[in-house]
Amino acid sequence: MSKKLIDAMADLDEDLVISEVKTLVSQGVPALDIIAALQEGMSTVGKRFEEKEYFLSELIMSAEIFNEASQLLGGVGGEGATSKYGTFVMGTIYDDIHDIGKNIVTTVMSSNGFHVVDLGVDVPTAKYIEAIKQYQPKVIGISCLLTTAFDNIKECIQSIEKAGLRKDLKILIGGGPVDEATCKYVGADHVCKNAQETVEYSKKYMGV
Ligand code: B12
Repeated sequence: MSKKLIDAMADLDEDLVISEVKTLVSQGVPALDIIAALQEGMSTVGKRFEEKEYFLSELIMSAEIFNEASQLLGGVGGEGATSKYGTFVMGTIYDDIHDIGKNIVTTVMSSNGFHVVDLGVDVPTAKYIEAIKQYQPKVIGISCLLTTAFDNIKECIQSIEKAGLRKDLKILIGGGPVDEATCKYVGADHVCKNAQETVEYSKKYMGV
């Protein structure tokens, strides 16, 4: 993984991030490896924010740099197949507006042949339920970057269950602070740390 890119992202050095991404792309480094380096840099941005070295303006800037860099990557990590497999419904849980990771996962799922329904950010439970009824997906994803929104995921999953829609449905969760303990707490089926894991799990579960 490019340490230069990780550090440039962490230091919010926009010019260096862009030139390093261009160099890595020209060297044939896979888009998902480049994203992993950018993601690691973003973790450092998060740590610096926690330690009050960075403030909200730096978080906003980090998102802009990340989005600019990922535009250089084109269709990430797939062969551009369209809807060979089943439907994957995805959204960021209500009260949370982080969408960079969600967008990477939806792009990678889509370019790996899944039909993706992206519900956006700050998604209320009713919208997940409506989408499950409408599209009857076998797998749905809930993204969450805020520990304060874990209870919202839990409520959402319980409501999906109460509506009788959990049978034959796998619920994946993901996002920076989400781990196995969160998965257990909110009652999800599985946690994925990145987009590739999401593709692999979904393929396996959908019998692809
Ligand atoms: C960029 C950023 C922002 C941007 C977001 C812009 C955007 N359009 O998304 C802005 C500036 C808006 C923002 C706002 C806030 N943020 Co913020 N933010 C970040 C930061 C630095 C990076 C997040 C990111 O994009 N990472 C890169 C992506 C690629 O990684 P990822 O999201 O983890 O996604 C990958 C995997 O997790 C996985 N994945 C993700 N989702 C899913 C879903 C499924 C189903 C699956 C299978 C996989 C999967 O695949 C992705 C690709 O590999 C994080 C720090 C961090 N460590 O994450 C803080 C962080 C998440 N933010 C934080 C905070 C506190 C806030 C604010 C409350 C700040 C404030 N005071 O206002 C607000 C909240 C706004 C809200 N209501 O949502 C805290 C949360 C702390 C906590 N304990 O909950 C963090 C952790 C920073 C910190 N260390 O303090 N933020």
